[in-house]
Amino acid sequence: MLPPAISARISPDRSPAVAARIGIALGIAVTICFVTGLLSHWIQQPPGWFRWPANPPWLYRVTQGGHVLSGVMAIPLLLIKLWSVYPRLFARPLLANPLHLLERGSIALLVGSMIFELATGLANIAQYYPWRFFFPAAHYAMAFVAFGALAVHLAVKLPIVRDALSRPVGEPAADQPAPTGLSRRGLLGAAVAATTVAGLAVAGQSVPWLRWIAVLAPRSGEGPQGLPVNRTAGQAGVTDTARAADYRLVVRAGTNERAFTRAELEALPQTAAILPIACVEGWSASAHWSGVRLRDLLATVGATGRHDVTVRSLEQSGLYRITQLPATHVVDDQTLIALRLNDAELSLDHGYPCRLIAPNRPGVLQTKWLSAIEVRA
Ligand SMILES: Nc1nc2c(c(=O)[nH]1)N[C@H]1C(S)=C(S)[C@@H](COP(=O)(O)O)O[C@H]1N2
Ligand SMILES: [Mo]
Repeated sequence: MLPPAISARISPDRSPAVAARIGIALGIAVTICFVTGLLSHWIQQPPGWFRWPANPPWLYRVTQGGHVLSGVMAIPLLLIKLWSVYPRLFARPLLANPLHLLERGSIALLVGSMIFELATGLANIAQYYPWRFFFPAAHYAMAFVAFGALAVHLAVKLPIVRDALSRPVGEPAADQPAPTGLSRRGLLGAAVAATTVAGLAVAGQSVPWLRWIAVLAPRSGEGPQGLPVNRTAGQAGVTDTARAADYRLVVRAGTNERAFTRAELEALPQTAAILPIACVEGWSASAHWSGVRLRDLLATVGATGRHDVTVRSLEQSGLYRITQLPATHVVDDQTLIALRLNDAELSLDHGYPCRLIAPNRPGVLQTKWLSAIEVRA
């Protein structure tokens, strides 16, 4: 039973019929978000058993765009869901038996971890880090808490959900008063509208024809050469080394080593590819790249492409100055050491003198301002 002071505040809109329907939409959004998030994490820190293909080239663009989109759309859904159930959180007795305690505990965990995931995710796409923990590790760990708590919650609530779904939205359950005030259909309509607006506000950071409406997308705008920039050469502290006269790209396989000037790289056979930059923050943009095929470059030091490769940047510090390129990508026709972008010389902010661009790979692993490429034995 609810205390009278609270039961008086329960509008019929706060019915299981509404809570269950919003809950299902939220469950779908959260599941998409969880699965795409796992993929993104595994691509960046692959467990031994994990293989991510180089093709199709656009796949990561879709999975990570879907991650951010589903997360943002989950925010209004979660708020409406909480609104539709919160008076019930005060139902007496607060803790009836051990099972009830478990259920209450799982809800506290669920709500807390969901809010944490959605808030840190939203801050991350805005590149706003008002905390001291390492975002990817915390966001990844808490995702398991949230998804686990969701599974428990769903199992506990399954009978209520089934009952609620067996009736049309407008029809009250046996123990419910007839609806008055804001209709339940009206509330569901508002939920759909809020979720659509939230989605449209970020979708444009990966869907070009929605770009004009992407008010929540910080990186949907233009950058040099028609492509946004995440970290500029100035921020990375490479402005001088990237333009130095003695710049060389070192390519190494075992004891074989060669050093190339930019002019020497330009003199090698050039390959072109249309590939996206697909940032983990959700924005993505396609571009025309050309340069030396990595496989061809490795052949100059006698490497066959069967091994993973370490790619190093001129950057002295920063998390993204070294990346590992798996053999699946090393051998791909479209994996380039890019020298040109959109029919012009690669600009300093996009990675001059040369950068890595490979198909189906997170932007964060598309290393700019290369200093060395080493085959791992
Ligand atoms: N050396 C280096 N390379 C880097 C980065 C970096 O910080 N340092 N940022 C990466 C990230 S997060 C993205 S999304 C892409 C963006 O490429 P762009 O700035 O050319 O669009 O570059 C990647 N390459
Ligand atoms: Mo990125």
